[in-house]
Amino acid sequence: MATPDDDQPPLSPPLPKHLQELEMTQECRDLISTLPTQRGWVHETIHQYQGFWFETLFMQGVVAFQKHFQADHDTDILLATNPKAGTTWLKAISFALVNRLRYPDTQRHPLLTVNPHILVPTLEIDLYNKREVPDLTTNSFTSRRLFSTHLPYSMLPISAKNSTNCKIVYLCRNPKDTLVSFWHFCNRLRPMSTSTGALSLEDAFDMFCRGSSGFGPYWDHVLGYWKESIEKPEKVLFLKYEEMKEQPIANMRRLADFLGWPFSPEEEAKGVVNDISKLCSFNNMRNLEVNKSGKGSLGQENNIYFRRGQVGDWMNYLTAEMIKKLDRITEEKFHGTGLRF
Ligand code: PAP
Repeated sequence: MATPDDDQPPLSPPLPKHLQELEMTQECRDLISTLPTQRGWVHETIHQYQGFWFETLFMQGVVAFQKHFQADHDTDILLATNPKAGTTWLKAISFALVNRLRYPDTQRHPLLTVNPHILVPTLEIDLYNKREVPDLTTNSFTSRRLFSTHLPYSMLPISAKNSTNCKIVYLCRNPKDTLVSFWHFCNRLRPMSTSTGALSLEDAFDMFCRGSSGFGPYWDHVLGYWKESIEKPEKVLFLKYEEMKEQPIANMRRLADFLGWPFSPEEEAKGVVNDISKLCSFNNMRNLEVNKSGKGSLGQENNIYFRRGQVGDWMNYLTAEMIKKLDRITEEKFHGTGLRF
């Protein structure tokens, strides 16, 4: 049976905050009691809500985000991803792009000392999970509101969908690497000191294929944003992790153009786009002290977001049978959509 990476030790007791007794309103508990429930990846259970699956600890934040978020019509940027699609990387790049006038020197940049998840909080996890109506104006690092979400397009708050100037950037990653990355990640977060132990790759694979992975089904998540990006290209930009790895500079230019702030000839001449690419590269980010030894807002170690950062690591884990099955599902789900990996 495959086991998680040796170089990624499990968390040891005491349990991090996110796995301790969950504080939840009665309203949320009542809602959860009505939902289909299955075995969770990190916590014991996940729940199906509006067609997608959520770990118990995220339910309250999901509902509050949907209910209360108001897009700031002129400037908001929403980064959307399936978990493990490269969220941390997209956050770093977007933050650096949007704030490049404010922090022109990449040798003295907030990303060198602050983890991207603090600079760009995830709405339903970092903000709405803590307060029903959080203060969204207190991020002193960024000059433009910049948030992220794992919610599928269909579940986004109306104001985020309806406001034409609230830009959405979606980053997608091939399902096999997404699954393998998610499996490693969840095993780092699971309470290893309890009898639940590690999640086997076989079980993770089975749950992923059935669609019951956090914020999944994976394919429905991807297709929701893919369709919107085709219908409203000025509103939703669809990026692929694999293309970003292959051509980071070209994709950064695409992103800057989409956000309405292309690199000027002067910036190009100065090598600004290269500097940002280097700053946000996997090796650079992974070796920063804050990302090696720091902790996130939920008590998780920042180094769990920097494992291999490669395309095709699935080859080291999935069996031929698993590959065949996952490829077949992906082909069926994406058939006729124009989307392929
Ligand atoms: P999240 O959705 O929970 O925030 P996310 O950042 O999407 O997590 O997942 C981390 C993945 O992105 C890891 O992939 P792996 O498990 O296959 O290694 C991580 O290594 C990768 N990653 C993080 N930072 C970068 C980066 N700067 N460049 C490329 N890949 C990165």
